[in-house]
Amino acid sequence: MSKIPDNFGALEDKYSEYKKSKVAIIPIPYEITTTYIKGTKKAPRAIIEASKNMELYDEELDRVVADIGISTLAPLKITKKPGVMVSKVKTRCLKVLNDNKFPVVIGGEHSISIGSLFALKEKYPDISVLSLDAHADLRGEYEGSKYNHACVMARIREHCDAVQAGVRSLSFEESETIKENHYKVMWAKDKTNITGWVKEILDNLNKDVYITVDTDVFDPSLIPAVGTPEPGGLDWDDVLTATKAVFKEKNVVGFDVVELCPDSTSKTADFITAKLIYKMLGYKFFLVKKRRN
Ligand SMILES: [Mn+2]
Repeated sequence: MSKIPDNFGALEDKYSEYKKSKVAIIPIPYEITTTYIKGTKKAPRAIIEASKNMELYDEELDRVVADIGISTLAPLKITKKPGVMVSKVKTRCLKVLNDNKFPVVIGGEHSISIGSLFALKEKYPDISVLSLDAHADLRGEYEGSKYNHACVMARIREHCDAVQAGVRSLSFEESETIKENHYKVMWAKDKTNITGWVKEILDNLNKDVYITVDTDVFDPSLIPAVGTPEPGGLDWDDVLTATKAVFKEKNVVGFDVVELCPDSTSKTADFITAKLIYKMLGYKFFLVKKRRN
């Protein structure tokens, strides 16, 4: 019996060799500053394991998305303080960008997004960020570090414009920060009008976009396995509708999926996260290029 390939999608060499692949999956099992439930460092491995059980055919797009070539890099293991981590993540992402691959970072805690954004900002100076996250993450610093995972959007907004969608948990001070700076926030509670909600996201992003998905943006009934769960979240269709529109209308130049905190018994959240990554790759590479019949 042949061994199942140990990569995202369990792809044979032909579809996962780095040189031939359009996509590089960058696993970063980094976890230093999480504050509540620990375990997001196990997420990259759990997502890759779950991805081996996905169907590679996407019925919505009528394509085998893996045909683009999806290469899974060795995990970037960093045990250092966040400042060091950010520069190491940036270096890894820049290498992937210079090799003309589309970067997909899988965390690990949310602070890694700062490193990948810094890499993309060098290539795309006008980049803007779509953050899908239950939390505002706008604290100036938290527990003595400005790179704490609770500060990621504060750091990102120092470097580019952003839209924060799905938010439903923040401090009074963060709410003041949003008002004072006129930050664009699409609250989870307003998603009942999904068409208008998505249009407002699009209207507030530049052409080049980086998407960061904190898996706690989903309702915990769908993804309970996160470090800081919050009720009232987005469902599967909400997230697909929003991301699909952004891939269609903008130039998405990379994305990350962070903060999953795998459960030791239920693999559902791991699988949903793996499938989300695969759906987003399908949207990136096949939305415009419709299959000809
Ligand atoms: Mn969050």
